[in-house]
Amino acid sequence: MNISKEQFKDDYQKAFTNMYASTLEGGSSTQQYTALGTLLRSYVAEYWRDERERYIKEGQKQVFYFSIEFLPGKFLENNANNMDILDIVEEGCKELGLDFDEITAAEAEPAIGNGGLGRLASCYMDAGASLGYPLHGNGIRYRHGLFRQKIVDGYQAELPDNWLRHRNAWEVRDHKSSVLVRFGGNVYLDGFHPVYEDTDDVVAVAYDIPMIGYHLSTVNTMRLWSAEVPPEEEEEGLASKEKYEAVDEITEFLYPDDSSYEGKLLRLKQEYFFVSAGIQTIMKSFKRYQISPKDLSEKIAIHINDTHPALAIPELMRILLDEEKLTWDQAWEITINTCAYTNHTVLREAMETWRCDMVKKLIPRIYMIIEEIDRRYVEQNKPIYGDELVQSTRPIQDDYLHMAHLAIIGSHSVNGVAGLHSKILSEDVLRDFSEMTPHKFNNKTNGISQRRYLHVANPELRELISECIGEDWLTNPASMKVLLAYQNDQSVLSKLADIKHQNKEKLAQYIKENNGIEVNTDAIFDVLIKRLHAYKRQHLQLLHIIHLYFYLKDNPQADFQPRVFIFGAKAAPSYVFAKDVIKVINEVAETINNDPDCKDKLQVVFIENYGAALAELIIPAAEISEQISLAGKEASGTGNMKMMLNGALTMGTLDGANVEINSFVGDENMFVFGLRKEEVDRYNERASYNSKDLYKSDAKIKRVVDSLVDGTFPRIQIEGQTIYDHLITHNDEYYALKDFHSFVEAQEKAAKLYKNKDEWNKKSLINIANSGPFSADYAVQRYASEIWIAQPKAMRTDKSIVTSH
Ligand code: 73E
Repeated sequence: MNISKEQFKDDYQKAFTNMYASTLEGGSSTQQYTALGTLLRSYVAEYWRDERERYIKEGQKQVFYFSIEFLPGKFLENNANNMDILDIVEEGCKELGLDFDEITAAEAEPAIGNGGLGRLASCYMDAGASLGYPLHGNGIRYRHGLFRQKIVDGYQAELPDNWLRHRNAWEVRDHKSSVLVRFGGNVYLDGFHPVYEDTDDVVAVAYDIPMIGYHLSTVNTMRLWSAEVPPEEEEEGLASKEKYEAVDEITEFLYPDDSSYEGKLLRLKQEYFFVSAGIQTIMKSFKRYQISPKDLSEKIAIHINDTHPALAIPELMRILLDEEKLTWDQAWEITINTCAYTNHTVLREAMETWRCDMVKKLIPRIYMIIEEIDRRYVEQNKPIYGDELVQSTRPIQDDYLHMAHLAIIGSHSVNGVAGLHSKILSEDVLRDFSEMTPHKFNNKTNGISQRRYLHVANPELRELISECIGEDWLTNPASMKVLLAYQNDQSVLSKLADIKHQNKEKLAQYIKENNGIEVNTDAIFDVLIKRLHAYKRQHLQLLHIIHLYFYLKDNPQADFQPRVFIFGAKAAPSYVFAKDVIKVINEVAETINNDPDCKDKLQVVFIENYGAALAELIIPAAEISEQISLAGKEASGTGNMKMMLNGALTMGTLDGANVEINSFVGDENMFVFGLRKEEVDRYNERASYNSKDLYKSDAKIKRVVDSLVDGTFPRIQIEGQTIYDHLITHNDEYYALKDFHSFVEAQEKAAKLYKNKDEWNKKSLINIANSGPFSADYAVQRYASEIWIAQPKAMRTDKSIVTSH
C-alpha cells in the first residue's frame, strides 16, 4: 500500500480525535491501539468491499472454511506487515512520541481457539488471502476465549478471558446479514414439506474481520457468529429472562478442551448454530445472484475442519430439499461434491459422538435427515460391501451419531494432516472407509505462516536471510534452500548465533519480569510449548529434568552443559493429570532454581498463560524444539515447524510432521529418539509392556520416579502420586519410561553438540533452509488445487493500493 509517513501520522491523529475527542499523546495505550487498528482497517475497507463484489461478479469459486476455532493471534503487526506499512507505522508512532511496543502490547489476543487446530485455520486464512484465493472463515464469536492461566502456588488457576472488553478494532458488525437458527420444537412432514411447531429461535449476527493478504493480494472475510434474541421477540416482549440467558450462553465461551471431547448439549448447540448460520448465508447469497443450486459445487467449496462442523452436511441437505425443492439424489450429489473434511486426530477420546435422543430433541429436522442419510447408506452399500463393513461405518450406531462417519460419508475428500497421520487413518483408524472409498482419502501436511513466525516475529533473521539470498524467499519459501550455500560461511553463522542470542535475551527479560528468574542466556534454551496432554508427554521431559538434577547433585563439579528448560502449557480445567503435571513442574522448578548446585547450570521456567501471542516471543529464542509425543499420537504438530523455521533443532520422536522434518534435514540435523509407531503397535497388540517391571529393574528410572512421591520435592504429595500412578499403577499408557533412556541419550547428544558452536549453528542454518516446504502457502495451494478446485485471482504486479485517505 502506498502511503507516506506524514499522511499516516496525520490520519492517525485525526482518527484518534474522532474516536475519543482527545489528543493522541494523552490517550491510554489501549485507546492508541484501538484507534490505530481502526485506522488500518479503514485503509482496507473499500478494497475489502470491492473484493467481495468482484468475487461474485467474476463468478469465482469461493471456499468457506468452517471451523469451531480460529486462533488469529494479534492482528496489528501482521496486518501492517501484509499491507507493507509496518515500518511506516512503527516509525510514525515513534515520531509522534508513542511507544509502538506498548501499543502492540495493548492489543488483546483473540483466544478463540485452543491450540493447533485453531491456529492452523488462521494460518490458512492468512495464506489464502496472500495467494489471492477467495477463502473465507466461518466460526463463532466467543465473548470469552480460552481462559487466562495464572499460576498460584504452582497450580494452574483459570481466569476469564474478556478479550472484547475494549471492543475489537478489526471487526464489523453486519446485522443485515443476520439469519435465524431454529432449535427444538416439533417437526412433521406435510407431504415433502416440513412443518415446524414451537421452535426456539435464535438470531445469528455476523461479525466480519478482514483477512488481509500479503502485499494486499486480496482481502477475505473471517465471519464469526454471535447469538442474539430475535428482535421480533424482543419488541413484542415475548422473550423471558431465561430465554435471554439461554441465547447468551450459546456464544459465551469456548470449550477449553483440546484433542478431547465431552458430549455437552451446549457444545452441540454451538456446532449447529454456526454451521446453520454459515450455510444459510451461503445459500442466500447464491439466490441473490441467481445461481442455480445445481451449480453449487462448481461455485463453492465447504471445508469441514475436524468433525465439529460436520452438521454442515445435513444442514445443506435441509436447504436443498426443503427450500430448493430438489430431490434427495440431486441434493446428496451436490452436498458430497461441495463438502470436504479434514481429520486432525486419531485419539479415541477426541472422536465426537452424540446421543441420538439429544440430537433429535435439539434439531429435529436435521436429525430426520441424518436418519435418512443413514438408512440410504445401509440400503445402498450393503449389497456391495456386505453387512459387516456397512455396520461399522454407518453414521448411527447403537443410538449414537458418529460425527466422523457423517463427515466422511457426506464429503468427497477426507484428509489427514501429516504423512504418517494420513497413513494411520487409511490403514488403521478409518480403514473400513478407505477400503470402500479409497479415492476420497488423501494427505495434506499442515503448514505455517512464515510471515507471522519469521518475518514479523524475528525481523533480524528475516533481514539476515534476505541479505544472503535476496528477497525471493519471502513469496517463494522453497527458495530458502539457497541458504544452504552459507552453511560453512563463518560470518553468516556467527550473525545467526548473534540473532539467536538477542532473541534469548529478549525472552530472558520477559522471564525476569514475569517469573522473577534470571536465566543464563548462554545456556541451551530447551523449549516445550504446547497444550498439556499425557500423549504429548510433558512428563517425560519432567523425568529427564529430575534425572539431570540428580546427576548434578551427585556430581556437583562435573562439566555440565548449562540448560534452561522452558515450558508453556495450558491444561483443560477438568483434566486432572494435566493440571497435576503443571504443579509438579513448578515445584521441581522451585527446588532446582533455588539449589546452589544448579546455579546457572540447570534452570526450569514455566511461562504462565502460554498462547498465540507468547509463542511469537518464545519461538525465535528456542534452540531445542521438544516434540516428544508418543509415536502415532500427534497428528502433525505445527510448533515443530515454527521452531525449525527459527533455527531450533528438533528433539523428536518419529511422530506427526516430525517424520517430514526428519526426511528434509536428515538424522544428523535433529535428534530422533524413542519407539517407532510399529513398535508401539506391537507392544499394544501383545500387551507385552509392563512398566512396573521396567521400573523395578532399572535403578535410574526407579530413582527418578520415586522422587515424585518420596519427598525429594516438597509440596507435591498428591500431584506426584498422580504421575506415579499413571506411570506405574496404570502401566504408563504413553510409554514414557520405555522411551526414557533413548530420550536421555538424545539429550546428551544435544548437550555435547552444543559445545561445538560452529557445528550447532550450521545445523541450525540447515534447519531454517529446509523449512520452506512447511509454508502454509503451499498447503493452501494443495488444498485449492486438489480438494477445492479453486483458482487464485490473477495477481496485480504493481502491488499498490492507494487509499482515499
Ligand atoms: O497434531 C495437532 C495438529 O497439528 C492436533 O492434535 C490438533 O490439530 C493440529 C492441526 O492439525 C488437534 N486439535 C484437535 N484435534 N486435533 C481438537 C479436537 C477437539 C477440540 C479441540 C481441538
